[in-house]
Amino acid sequence: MNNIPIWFMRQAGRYLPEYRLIRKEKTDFLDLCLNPDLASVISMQPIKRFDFDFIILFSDILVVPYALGQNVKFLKNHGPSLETEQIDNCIRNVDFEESIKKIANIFKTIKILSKMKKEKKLIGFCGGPFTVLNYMVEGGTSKDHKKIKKFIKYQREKAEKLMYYLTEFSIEYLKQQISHGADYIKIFESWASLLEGEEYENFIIKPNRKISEEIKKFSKETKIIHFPRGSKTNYIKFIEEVYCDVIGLDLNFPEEVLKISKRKGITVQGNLNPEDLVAGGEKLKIKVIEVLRKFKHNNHIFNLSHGILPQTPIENVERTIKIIKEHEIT
Ligand code: 1CP
Repeated sequence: MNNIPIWFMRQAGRYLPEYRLIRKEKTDFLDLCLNPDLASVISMQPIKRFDFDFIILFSDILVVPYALGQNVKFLKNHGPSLETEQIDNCIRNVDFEESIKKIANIFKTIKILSKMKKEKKLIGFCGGPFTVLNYMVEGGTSKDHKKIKKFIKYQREKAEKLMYYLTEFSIEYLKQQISHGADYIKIFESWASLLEGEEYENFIIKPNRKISEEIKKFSKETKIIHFPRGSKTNYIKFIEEVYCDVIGLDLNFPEEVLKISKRKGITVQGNLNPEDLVAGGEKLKIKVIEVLRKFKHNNHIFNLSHGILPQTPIENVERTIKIIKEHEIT
């Protein structure tokens, strides 16, 4: 038996029939994120079913562009859609107080969850500034990310201005989440993979460092999880230069990260491949144990390397949890 804490990215979502049931009624995803009664019920669904150790707020990283004045829609079977011609609104009309008000219902959800959480830890979150900028400029999910790459090369001044506002607003947004009861905050820098060198420094390291600094100044007790997904060898630079309590790891990080994390007292979080969770079978057990062994010398929170897939069988989640709990760490 062991008691490694466990939660899964996107643990509330389409693989759960009880989520699909609510979603069938509420076709507007953003409305759902801004509905405290339903969002709190959805956040608790995976806890009720699997007794995970962490509750993550049910919301989305794209509430931030919405708050700043860009229309955001979630289209059925298509993903998010943002109106790129409205980007200038987010610089021209910035009034953080008004923007925070537009998403204030999220703080109500956090308040409800903080009353229900008991011994569980509650995670609030936002997108990393560059990841949010990526969606704002691309207008949604992108395969080649051509627009964002061009944007930061050829419209540097505007890109920097937007990054400044996104960073400052994210700090304000996270502070409010903490004030309403979040124990942990996670910054999803899901598109860190797109940048290298000077661009990684200015668009990933600096804004994430600023967020960490301001959050620690605001609340020492709050734990910060960073997830600069796809950073590859830059994972080393990231944990050396950005304050992290927890580092989220994908499938492709350098070994050295484990040594550095241990030295710095950083907890590592990860990294079962969501595809292995879908596939199940004997391979799933092998892979789960492989993850446990890989991190056995570190403080470890068991998680996936990316979000749980909608086609994941519930019984594979149950079995994974059982394997983790029954595994003897030697
Ligand atoms: O149809 C539906 O029901 C909507 C599917 C869905 C869900 C369940 C979306 C649309 N977002 C979410 C919830 C969500 N998103 C959470 C809730 C808490 C949890 O259970 O984990 C969180 C933390 C997110 C974060 C998020 N949204 C990220 C960062 C994490 C990651 O996956 O890298 C990103 C990139 C998004 C954008 C987003 N939201 C939804 C979609 C389809 C997308 C686009 C993803 C892409 O570009 O591929």
